[in-house]
Amino acid sequence: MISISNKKLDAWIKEVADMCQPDEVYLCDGTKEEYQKMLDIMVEAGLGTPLNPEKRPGCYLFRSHPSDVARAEKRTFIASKNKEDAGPTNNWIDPDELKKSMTELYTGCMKGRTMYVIPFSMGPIGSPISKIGVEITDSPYVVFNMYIMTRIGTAVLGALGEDGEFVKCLHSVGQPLGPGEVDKEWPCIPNVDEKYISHFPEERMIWSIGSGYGGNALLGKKCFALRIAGVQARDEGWLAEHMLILKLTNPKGESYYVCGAFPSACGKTNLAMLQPSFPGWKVETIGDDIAWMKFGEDGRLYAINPESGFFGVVPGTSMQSNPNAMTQIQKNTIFTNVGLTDDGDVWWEGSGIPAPDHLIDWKGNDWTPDSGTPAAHANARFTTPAAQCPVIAPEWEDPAGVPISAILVGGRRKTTIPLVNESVDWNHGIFLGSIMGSEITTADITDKVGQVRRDPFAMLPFMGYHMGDYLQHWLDIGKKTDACKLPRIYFVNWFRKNEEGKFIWPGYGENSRVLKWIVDRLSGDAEVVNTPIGNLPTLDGIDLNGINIGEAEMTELLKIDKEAWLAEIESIKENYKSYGDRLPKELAEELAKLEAKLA
Ligand code: GTP
Ligand code: SPV
Ligand code: MN
Repeated sequence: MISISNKKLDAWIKEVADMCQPDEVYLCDGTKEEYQKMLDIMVEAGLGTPLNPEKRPGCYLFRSHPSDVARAEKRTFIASKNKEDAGPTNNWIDPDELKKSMTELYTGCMKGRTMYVIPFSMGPIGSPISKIGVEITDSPYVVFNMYIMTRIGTAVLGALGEDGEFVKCLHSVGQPLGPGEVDKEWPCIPNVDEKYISHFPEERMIWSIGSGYGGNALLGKKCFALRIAGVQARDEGWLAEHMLILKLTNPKGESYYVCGAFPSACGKTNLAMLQPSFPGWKVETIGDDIAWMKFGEDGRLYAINPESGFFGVVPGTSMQSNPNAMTQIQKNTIFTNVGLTDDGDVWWEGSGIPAPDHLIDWKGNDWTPDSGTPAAHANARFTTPAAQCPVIAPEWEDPAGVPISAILVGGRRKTTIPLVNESVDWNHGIFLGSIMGSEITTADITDKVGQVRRDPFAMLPFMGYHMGDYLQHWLDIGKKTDACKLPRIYFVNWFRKNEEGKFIWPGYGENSRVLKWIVDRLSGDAEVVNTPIGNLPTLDGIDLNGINIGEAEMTELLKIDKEAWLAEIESIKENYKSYGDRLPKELAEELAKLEAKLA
């Protein structure tokens, strides 16, 4: 058994090993050699494929079990001591009860496997904004993904010291092996109802079993950096958010840092590394999924990207939509659930590359363009080092973080929500963040198709506590500094559709036109129209030079449909009711103000 100078960690490892009964315990040192060794283990077991080194050096393909392809939201639990503290948006189980039933599942669950101990830092090691976690897992896939996504290994143990605090992250695929037995396919518990992704917020602990995929298994990401860190942030006066961070520099050479909260699969990775449409403007990337923000000594909010890699949606990524990502994933990248071509490369829908006549699809079957099924799963992902992003900002690992000037919020809305709307003050901005959401689509398997699911700050699946308290926390943050030092909040919507059901706004790189308007606002160079819902651009405010958008489209994109907004208010009231007496009074006031202005 390994021995570690941090007493709590040493005891926890022994406790977990006693419960899970692995054949071996291995402490990860975080070296490149170790990373390669983990990949080799999977390849030798037949569970992964090295790609053609001439086409994609250092790249590998993995296929998950078809039942294990995305986050399992209905199996995600917030086991706070009191049910009310989990709030109306979370699944709750009593923590003692949950520990009891999960202990049964964990008992002997690592038989025949190695138990890997991964010390990791969310954020640059030693930054005052960073935090340490330790993930215990029986999946080498998790180890090499954590190597890319976080900073792992011996240096983290050094930073932890003998009595440092860490978040306990326990993960198992939940598939013990009998003597001599080996994995024949991606190990997991195929029955979704037997998977658990559990959070014990008061104990700062995560217990996950049964899934090997994404946010269910890479516990530094959504489980720690959003759900548990969200609780720490509330208690300690900072923010842990589902946001990209980008740096925008105008032709005058002035740089602004902007965060953006968009729900999953709504464009964070794309926006974070877009190529602006205007000469002289530059976008650089700090992060593509998560932002931790703390006040600096100057009273401004500073953000770090707690991750060190991007776990991005593959389908739809092309030279047209995201050329920088295409370059980034050319080497040293893990692909999960895309198609494998006959020449050892990968292919996916929306790549802009014609489909080959034959490939092996994400389920491992022969595939041709006539197969009628997708070659890549819709939630196929790349795991790729942030440092490889062609437009990564030089300061992306600055332990001090970067000062945030603007925050974008927005979901997928076909109607009602304009292309961009500037909040008039902080509380109004938090109101806009609280009402963001997306129309429910047929993919959601419910009878609520067409209704709006409110997803405040894109945090609905990632809340570690009561949503009402969370919104109150945002409001309180605004009271901690001078109003002029707070970022301005912008409600954006790239997804408005015309009567034929087509997107009116071209999106992707063209979103830089909206970013440009926002920066012009920040530097005092753009006018606004004051409306009941907020400050909108003038009709000619957004530069449309070089794209096929005329005044008619712009009018539609900026239209405020009074009837639609009145219906929106009713739907917001309905949603606000679910917060009960934890609905912040400031938000009730904002809603009343909006209603009065529209009347
Ligand atoms: P997560 O990693 O799940 O948090 O997603 P994300 O927010 O990073 O989303 P991503 O950038 O990967 O985009 C997801 C999907 O949205 C892709 O299929 C894109 O093609 C599509 N998308 C991104 N930006 C735009 C846009 O500006 N307009 C339109 N119409 N689609 C977009
Ligand atoms: C998301 O769903 O928002 C993701 C992917 O970024 S996962 O890490 O699986 O949560
Ligand atoms: Mn995400």
